[in-house]
Amino acid sequence: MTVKTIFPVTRVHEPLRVDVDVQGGKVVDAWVSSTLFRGFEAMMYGRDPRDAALFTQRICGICSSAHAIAGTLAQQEAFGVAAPSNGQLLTNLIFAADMIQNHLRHFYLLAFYDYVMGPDRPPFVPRQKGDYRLPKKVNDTLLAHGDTGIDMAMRAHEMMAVFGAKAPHQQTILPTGVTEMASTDRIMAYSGILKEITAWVEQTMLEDTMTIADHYRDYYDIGSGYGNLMSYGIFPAPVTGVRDFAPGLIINRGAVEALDVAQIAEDIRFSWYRQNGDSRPPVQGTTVPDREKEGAYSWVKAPRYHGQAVEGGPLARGWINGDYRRGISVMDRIVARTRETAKLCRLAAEWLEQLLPGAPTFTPYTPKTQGEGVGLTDAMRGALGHWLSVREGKVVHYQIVPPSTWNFSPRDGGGKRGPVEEALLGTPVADADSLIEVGRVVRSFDPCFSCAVHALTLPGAGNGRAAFP
Ligand code: NFE
Ligand code: MG
Repeated sequence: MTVKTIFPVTRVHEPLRVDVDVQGGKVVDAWVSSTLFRGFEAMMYGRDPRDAALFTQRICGICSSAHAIAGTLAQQEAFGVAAPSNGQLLTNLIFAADMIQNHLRHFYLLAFYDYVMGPDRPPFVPRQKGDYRLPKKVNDTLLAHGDTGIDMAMRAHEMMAVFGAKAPHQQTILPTGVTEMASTDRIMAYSGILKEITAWVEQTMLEDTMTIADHYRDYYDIGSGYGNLMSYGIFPAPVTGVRDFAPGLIINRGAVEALDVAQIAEDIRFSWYRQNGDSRPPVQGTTVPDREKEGAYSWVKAPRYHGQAVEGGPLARGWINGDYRRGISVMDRIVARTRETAKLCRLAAEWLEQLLPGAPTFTPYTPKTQGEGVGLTDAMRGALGHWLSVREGKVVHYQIVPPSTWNFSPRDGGGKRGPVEEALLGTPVADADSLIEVGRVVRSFDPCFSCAVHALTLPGAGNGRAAFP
């Protein structure tokens, strides 16, 4: 066994370690691990459930609105309330802006320099050795676009702040809707930025993506993995609740099946946690850290759907909704993400049209003091769930299972690898001291370990202690 390690993996959100066994120029086994422990589930215990949306979105600065929405959906179920039309549309608009922001930033910053040779200056040098294949002229054009692409991601954050007050961590999404008004001047402000970003995505980003894809065509055959794809769906329509991106499941490249949330359980056999039994559904899950645990190698738990390790993200949504079905690979993930960015721009324009200026954007309610709720939505990277129980007006149970937990899970008790571990198998390696190919596979999933672990509890840190019953 010749195990090579990348730690930390750069151009991802938060600490990621990848170990690969390279034999005969190929990856034959892989282990992915997060070395960061956080503690957001523990933080929620004993609090007023209405803190959930604002607290949990601090898990992450790149997908914050997703946690606000999952936390809000869980509360809405527990309280038996729903959003009025304008409230749902504004929620969708804030979330779409954040997703567009994420996808622009991922393409033009995080994945981009796997394929485009950066300029000869820090932080682009020293650069990872490898097969940068773009002819100089093409490379120069893309480099110039890289700077504008980052500006566009910033503009998308500004677009989110039009109805969300600030970015990251918008301030306005709460159970039953949004506290900002759908005023004509704000609709105009959002619309102006949306037009600018839409033009960039349609005229430049799609072409830049295909330029990279054309020069790296072998990456359509690298990083495939299990072929298991899952989405909870996103963007409920007002009144009907039907989601613009439908929920669904694909196992081993088969047909799209309906999802049954009862099939979801989190396994901790190889994660630094302890509880009675290795596998539990989130409604019974716990978050008790144990850094000394024998055999464990990650702070990420291992969620499974009916025992299967499943992948989420724009490619999964593309397959499930029929928007993108070319294949499952590194390059398919990248192309599907860019295509989805264009779709998000179109949907946002439709929701803006449906807003009724001046109509209510939320409904006053009295929270129930007891109840259960599950908030399921896709986030940028895949399926995100928040499981909430309330007793006597306080949170007594909070479990979060984000997309990077699914994608970057370690092995489970049955020894089954997580989706990214599996996707790494067979990856060709030209230089075992560079591993640029491994970085390309890993980054195609847009990793985020702020989200994946989300679990800091210090001795005596007040509410956090309630998580160690
Ligand atoms: Ni920190 Fe997140 C998304 C969530 S990933 S980015 O998308 O939830 O686990
Ligand atoms: Mg969790």
